Amino acid sequence: MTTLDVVEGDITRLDVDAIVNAANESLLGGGGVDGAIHRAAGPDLLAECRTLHGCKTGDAKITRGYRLTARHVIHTVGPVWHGGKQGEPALLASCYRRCLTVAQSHHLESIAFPAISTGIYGYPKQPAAEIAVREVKAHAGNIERVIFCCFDKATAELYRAVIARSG
Ligand code: AR6
Repeated sequence: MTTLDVVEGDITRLDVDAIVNAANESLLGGGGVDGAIHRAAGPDLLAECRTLHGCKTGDAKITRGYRLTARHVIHTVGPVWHGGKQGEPALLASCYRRCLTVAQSHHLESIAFPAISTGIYGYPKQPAAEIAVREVKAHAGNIERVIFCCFDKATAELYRAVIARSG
């Protein structure tokens, strides 16, 4: 049985087997949570990312965590929001599923997700949280703990409400 937790704060501080990075297809860094993760992990993370040759939207790739407390980083690429009719919900769902699959194939027990696509990529927070919770509940498998790491209080409250409604 997987425990779902909502934590408010900076994902780079979490002590988990893997934190998820909301990256772009280059995997070579950016702003938002991606920038924060690269700053906290140090330059060896970028060096490993260069060996991965990018990542398609909806897919995920794993690296080590370097200077992070987290042992690994699972880099995923969420969709840019174009109004919702260009496959964005399916691509966002795929991000969560692929991260969970990669985590399980590495026998990881704990993973923390940011709210993928809801910053620079513009995905509305409510439907994004509903997809995140639905996919994690359906596909967490034998992962012991999944954390939704929310950067602000409003997002944390949104996730708590979505989880409560999901039963
Ligand atoms: N810890 C937890 N959550 C955070 C942190 C943090 N340190 N920093 C931001 N967030 P974003 P995206 C939240 O923009 O929308 C990058 O340039 C933030 O409040 O980081 O998927 C990449 O390289 C928001 O709720 O990612 C891509 O080009 C969520 O994390 C692009 O941005 C995601 O916001 C990806 O955009």
